[in-house]
Amino acid sequence: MCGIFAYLNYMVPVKRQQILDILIGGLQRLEYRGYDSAGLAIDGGQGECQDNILIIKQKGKVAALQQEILEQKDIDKETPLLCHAGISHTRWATHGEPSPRNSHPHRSDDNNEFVVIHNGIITNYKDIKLFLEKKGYKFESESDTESIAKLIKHLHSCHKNNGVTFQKLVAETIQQLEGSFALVFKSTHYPGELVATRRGGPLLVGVRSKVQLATNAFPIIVSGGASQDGTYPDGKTVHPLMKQLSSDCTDGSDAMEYFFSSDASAVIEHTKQVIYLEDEDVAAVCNGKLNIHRATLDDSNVRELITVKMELEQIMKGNYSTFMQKEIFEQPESLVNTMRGRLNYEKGSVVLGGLKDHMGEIRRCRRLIMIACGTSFNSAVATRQIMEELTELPVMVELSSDFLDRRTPIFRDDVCFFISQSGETADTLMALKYCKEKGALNVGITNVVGSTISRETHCGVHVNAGPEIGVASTKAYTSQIATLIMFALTLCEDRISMTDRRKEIMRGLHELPEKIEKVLLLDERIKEIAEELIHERSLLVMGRGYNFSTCIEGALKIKELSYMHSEGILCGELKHGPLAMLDPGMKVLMVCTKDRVYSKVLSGIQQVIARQGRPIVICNPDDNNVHDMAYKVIEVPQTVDCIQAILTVIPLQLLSFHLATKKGLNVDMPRNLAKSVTVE
Ligand code: UD2
Ligand code: GLU
Ligand code: MG
Repeated sequence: MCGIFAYLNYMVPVKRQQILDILIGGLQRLEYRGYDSAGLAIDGGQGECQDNILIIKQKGKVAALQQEILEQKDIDKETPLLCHAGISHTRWATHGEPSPRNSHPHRSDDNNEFVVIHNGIITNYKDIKLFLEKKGYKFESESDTESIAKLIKHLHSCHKNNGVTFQKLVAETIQQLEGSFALVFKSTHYPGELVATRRGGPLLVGVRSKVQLATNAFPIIVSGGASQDGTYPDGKTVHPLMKQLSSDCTDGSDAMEYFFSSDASAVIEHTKQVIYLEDEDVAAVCNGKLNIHRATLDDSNVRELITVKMELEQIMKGNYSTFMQKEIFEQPESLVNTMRGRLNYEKGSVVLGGLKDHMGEIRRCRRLIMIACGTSFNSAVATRQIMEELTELPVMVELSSDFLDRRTPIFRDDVCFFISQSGETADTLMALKYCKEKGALNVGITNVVGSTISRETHCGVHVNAGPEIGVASTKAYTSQIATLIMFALTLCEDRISMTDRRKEIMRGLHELPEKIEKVLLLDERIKEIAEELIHERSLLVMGRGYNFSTCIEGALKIKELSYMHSEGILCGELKHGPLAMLDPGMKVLMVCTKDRVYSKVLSGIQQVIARQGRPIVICNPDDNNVHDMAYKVIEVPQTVDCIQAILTVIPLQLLSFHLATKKGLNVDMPRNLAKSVTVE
């Protein structure tokens, strides 16, 4: 999900240069979200002629797009345009590598009749593409979004010039789409008009006018209910704003400007008056009037125009103080995106598009090796057991640097997984080169499309967690785990004996987002615990089985953010050394959920208590055994054993965040660390 920004001026003379500046300014406001390319579309032509659409796109930063615009010498930047609609986009690739060709706006044809910008993923775009290719449409990119631009042109041609409205065309188009989206359309057939719609992605409209608007509530027009000018068939209900706008104004009071954006931060400098669109709303600006249409009414029959009082700084991070916090709280959503179009819970199927063609070879391998550094390594630890169980193959997990130091023997029938958020991690990349030489099949698990590891691996899966800005990885970690579990599920799909287990895991994944919401409610409680731990010299995090990954990942988070010593300890190892550290002053956190090793962890808790330790325990709700022994409990919902680590790690992400915040440290950029480690 990246950034959308569009600007429409009606009866307000604005030069193309100013329009370009407004669009670029909007994109710059969205830059903080991270993206890999940018693009925009405005009316081309000379003077006031607006009969074609000009698209400019570039890979990389908005500055690169700006440079590209500067180089376009034949744009008439000076003639003022009274009415104009421009759209712009920053992209975080999910389909097709970052490149000008794959960037947005996407277009319907060489004449740019319809152009569209899109945030999200269209999961059925292949079917749409196939259908349209049969009709003769030629596709020019790998992006899922291009199918939308071609589809709307096709639907337009089906109407054979019968005066169909732009809004209706968009409503028909989205009926055919599956997946998640926020969209803004522009067309040479509808000059000076914009249509925006959403399903699952945020989108708002900013409104600016010289005169006070007659209303703060925009009525929703149920399709078929009202004509384009806002009068209902009974002739009575006229949109108050429209009444005002359609009355003959000679003093320029019909002048209107609209800003569409995925994020209020881009709009706020222009206007504080915004309408937040809801899923399935189709908002159309035609003749300077904004109408909001829906196929069916939802709970409300108006959309309120609200005044945003927040300052820019505040809006940029939403309700969050840092990117890390925002990313922690994004996890219900990022996990949905990881599973979107892959896990079909109703059908009981999992398809990883990136591995489909290699499944035969993967099934025949003699072992699976997961190679990674830091948090990505911990995601391998988290999933090793379920991989072993479902694939019945030997599974090794390796730290990239140590793997290389050892010159680990690798064979042609090995399958090697390279896990990296950025896809640029130097040690992992070198391990990949090494395995390539040895002839293994190399699989990437990456978050950045077009990254080196994504390109250099034979195949792989993009985790689609969205851009991660905070240096300490959070949402990418949980998405890596979900991806690796989905991989294990695909590998055993033909095993009858595993049917029930597969179903159970799929249900667990399906229910995960709502359970994460529950864990996030613990934030206040964890803040209090952080208060208590802030002056400690050290924190030991103990557990075993699936939760061991939570211990090492939690300890890593605490170290990197709060600079406090922390160590993840396998409970099974307590007697072999760590117990010696325990005294009443040593702080201990334990993870004990109801799985196969539950009673063993309980006895670990007992051993800690026997040394006067006072453990804080992350456990499942209403666990009396734990309650009786623990000093404090943090209760997270129970789920399937192999998924539990996703829920138990979140309290530790929050704890490390609060520890660092209370110490006044820079959470997004801890000292001495970089987001992507591209040196050995
Ligand atoms: C992919 C494609 C999409 C389309 C779709 C078909 C991209 C980014 N996605 O979405 O364009 O063809 O499939 O349904 O183009 N890969 C690696 N290493 C990695 C990660 C991925 O080689 O670390 C490869 C993978 O084998 C595949 C491609 O990159 O060929 C895309 O992987 P994906 O996970 O994005 O696949 P999918 O099905 O979600
Ligand atoms: N799925 C689209 C693409 O890959 C949109 C990505 C975005 O939200 O930026 O082009
Ligand atoms: Mg590849």
